[in-house]
Amino acid sequence: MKTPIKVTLTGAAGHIGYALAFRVASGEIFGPEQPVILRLLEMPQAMSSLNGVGMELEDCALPLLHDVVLTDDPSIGFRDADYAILIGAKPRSKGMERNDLITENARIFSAQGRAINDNASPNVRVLVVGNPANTNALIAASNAPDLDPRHFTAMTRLDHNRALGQLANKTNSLVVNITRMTIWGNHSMTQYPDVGNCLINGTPALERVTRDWAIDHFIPGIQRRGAEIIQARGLSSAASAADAVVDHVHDWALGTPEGDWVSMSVASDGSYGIAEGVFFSYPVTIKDGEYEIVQGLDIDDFSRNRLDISRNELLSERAVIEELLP
Ligand code: NAX
Repeated sequence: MKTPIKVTLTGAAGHIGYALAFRVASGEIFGPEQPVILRLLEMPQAMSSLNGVGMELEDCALPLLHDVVLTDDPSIGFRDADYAILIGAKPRSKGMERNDLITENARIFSAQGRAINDNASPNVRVLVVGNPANTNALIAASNAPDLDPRHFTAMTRLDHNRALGQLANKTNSLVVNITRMTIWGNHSMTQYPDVGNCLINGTPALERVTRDWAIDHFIPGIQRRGAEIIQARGLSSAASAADAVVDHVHDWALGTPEGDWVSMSVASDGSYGIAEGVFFSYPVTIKDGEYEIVQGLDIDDFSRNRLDISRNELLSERAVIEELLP
């Protein structure tokens, strides 16, 4: 029997957490041979609801789930964690300015960065989902001085998967036959979904769709997809967000397929002219739990402009929380 992997989920009683916990516990991320221990962290006022999630997990009698810890104490929630998935965040309330939202979340994520630093496994891998995800990842990583900043990431996999779905739909092809999709930049309206390198059954996607379609429909469609879901459901994406977490962590742990890549927001090393340290979504390949940013892709003037817009937004977010960076 393998040693269980300890996975911490914050905001586990929320919509995404509820959709995700059962999938982690049933083995969808680490496979059917790998037991897991779930550590579910919530706010004190959500503990009753979290207890309900705990009861339902117990009622599933999942063979791979060896233990569940329910807590509102970060030092317990992050204890010995191998993976920490940070979903809980302060939502935007009526009348709240964007900068206030960034600052309030920066406070939460700086405290969580410190708690992860002090309590988690030294090799913990951290995925930030709660928005503004890229800047929250920056602040968490900056407050975890003993941990490798390369082990902190933010989620743009939902955008990546949305882009695969839209391209498959447009070209009447299967998502499994599409490779090399890329989301560049921030998980926000400035993100740049890029079909320029995509292959469909090994041939360039741009032989099947026009540049005009990409510019006028595809890019804005992916940028606005979250709002479109809210409009339709009256609630933000939850099942698809949980699904993207499963994909992100699965590929981080087990690697990307030969010849393909995925989109992940990672600390920039200066690749593609992005300021070092900023959490920027790049195409990455993954092997043995370590990602590499795909190098050498052609960036034309249109793409350069899109990358720069998103980089500038991330720099302005960083400026808002500068005083919380150690
Ligand atoms: P919910 O409001 O349903 O759930 C959030 C949960 O987090 C609540 O139960 C709350 O009590 C808890 N929480 C808040 N602060 C916490 C803290 N400091 N420690 C522990 N728990 C805390 O939101 P949900 O729909 O689950 O979305 C969660 C976050 O994901 C939001 O910030 C949302 O904007 C973000 N998203 C990010 C996506 C991405 O692709 N990166 C896509 C989906 C989603 O929009």
